[in-house]
Amino acid sequence: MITLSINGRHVEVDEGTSLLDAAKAARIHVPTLCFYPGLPAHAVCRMCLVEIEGIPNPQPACRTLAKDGDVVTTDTEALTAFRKADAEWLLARHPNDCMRCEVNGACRLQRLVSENQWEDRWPKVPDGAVSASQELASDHTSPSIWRDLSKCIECGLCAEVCGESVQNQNVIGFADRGFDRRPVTVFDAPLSDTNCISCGQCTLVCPVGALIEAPHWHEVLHTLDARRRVSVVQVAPATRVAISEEFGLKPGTVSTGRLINALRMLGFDYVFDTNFAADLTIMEEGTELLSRLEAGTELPLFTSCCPGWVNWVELNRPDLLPHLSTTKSPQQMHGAIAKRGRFARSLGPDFADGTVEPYVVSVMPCTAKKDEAKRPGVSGDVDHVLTTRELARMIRSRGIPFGALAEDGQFDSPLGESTGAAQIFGASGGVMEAMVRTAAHFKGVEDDLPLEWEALRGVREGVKTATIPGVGTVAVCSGIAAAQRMLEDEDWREDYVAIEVMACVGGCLGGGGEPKSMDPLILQKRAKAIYGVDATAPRRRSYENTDVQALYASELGAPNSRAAHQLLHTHYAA
Ligand code: HC1
Ligand code: SF4
Repeated sequence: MITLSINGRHVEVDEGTSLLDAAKAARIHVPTLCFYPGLPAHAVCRMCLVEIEGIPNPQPACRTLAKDGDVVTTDTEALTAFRKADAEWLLARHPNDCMRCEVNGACRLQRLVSENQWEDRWPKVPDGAVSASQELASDHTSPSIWRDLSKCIECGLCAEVCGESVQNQNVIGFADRGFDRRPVTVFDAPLSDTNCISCGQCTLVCPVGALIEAPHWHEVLHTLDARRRVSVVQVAPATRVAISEEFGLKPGTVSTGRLINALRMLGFDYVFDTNFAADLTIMEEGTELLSRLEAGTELPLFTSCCPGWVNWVELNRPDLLPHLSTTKSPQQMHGAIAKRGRFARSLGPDFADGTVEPYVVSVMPCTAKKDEAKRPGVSGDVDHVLTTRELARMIRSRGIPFGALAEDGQFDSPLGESTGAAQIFGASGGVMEAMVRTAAHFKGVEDDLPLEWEALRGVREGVKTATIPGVGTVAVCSGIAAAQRMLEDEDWREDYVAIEVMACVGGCLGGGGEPKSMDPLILQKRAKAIYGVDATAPRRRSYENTDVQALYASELGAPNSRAAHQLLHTHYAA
């Protein structure tokens, strides 16, 4: 341990602690813009400069390690004046459109300016000087991610997260120096012409509104307000454990009931559970795995419910496409059933003959789900996809007191029942664990196997494996970079019978559409909540879902039947 003084307070911290963390330990607030927990600190914003006795120039607290005996000051007049000037220069290059900005209320620059009452007092830098390629200052070409370089403060976090530090996609990097420095794509191409997989991790770390999810919530709100259409919403497993953070509830608070109540208050006619379709996915994908094992072809089977991963395969390794499960993701299964199944027909003759369709919205922790909903073959089954953050904006916009709502909301039937196996889809390893539970049943070895597979759990980046008696060895890749590393040699072809890949580290609970939490333990807290829901669920295996059983009995016959294939399977294209 080392001891130092910050603003006259003595602080004890471990060696190797940054001054920023040391200040935090002493509950002293040091402002930051470009710092993000878990990513390398580049100290470009200079907001966290502090003075250290004996060192002539102020030092960035995010990148300077605390030393024993340091005497640090964070709030001298000179530092305050510097931060103010720094912010004023940023504002000179920043549009004044907070009122309609998508990150209004969640923008770190806006918060800093508001807290300090800094002024926007310099003439605006002319537009042409903001980006050398003005036509790309605003890029709305991707169905999932919007860029607006006029709002960029050049913190570098997008390039960091898209690059080697996390996602290893390198779609965004920095060009030019000094005043012209800006984050660009390769050849300054629009995002839709790049290898962007739509994971949205860049939107999660962007401190301002320069990178956001393509917003759908305005249109959803207007459609609900008009009440001309029968509206249906489905909610993803990872959303219900993370949306609580948007409303000041403790991270890891499960808000399923509150969420259902809020969705009804927003005007949705039917509130359904994506988890119902996750159970159905397991029935189809589990059966697909067992058929492939029997036939000995196209093994290992890759899971396909993560659209970021599917995008990556299509863009980078089309040779792997035959390995992807043809089972649609739960989002798309749910949309197909809501639009064309028994539920839709029960809404009236116009719905039964297809003249009228219900309006289907999904709430997802994921930005790539927006482009998944537009894929050939499934497009139109889900009309709009909201991220967890967008739904929170809608709820706030309508003044719904989310935190004070009762936790008693119930999903509608019949597309609302689910098991614990479906809930764990939201965490890395959950799809595989859910599949193992049901595959073991199909193989008749269920009673000899545990229900929980600890080896497949955990939110850290990397590859997890487990050998399942009667099935084979399976692998789970937490994060797209882990999958890329695994695919570098050919061992995976022989080593595993099935591989789950989630493009975001930790799985959907770490998705690019989740709340922008800066708690370094946030993924663990969300995962704990997810596994808690499973542990207390009355049914924990997908085949036990009685609504799913009824669907097979009344409409689909058996898993992987012709009827099931028509409604629940898809294809991929290079
Ligand atoms: Fe996911 Fe899925 S688990 S992909 O991570 O298979 O987004 O939460 O909804 O579709 O169920 C996301 C989460 C989600 C689907 C399911
Ligand atoms: Fe990179 Fe993902 Fe952002 Fe695309 S969405 S630019 S792949 S971080």
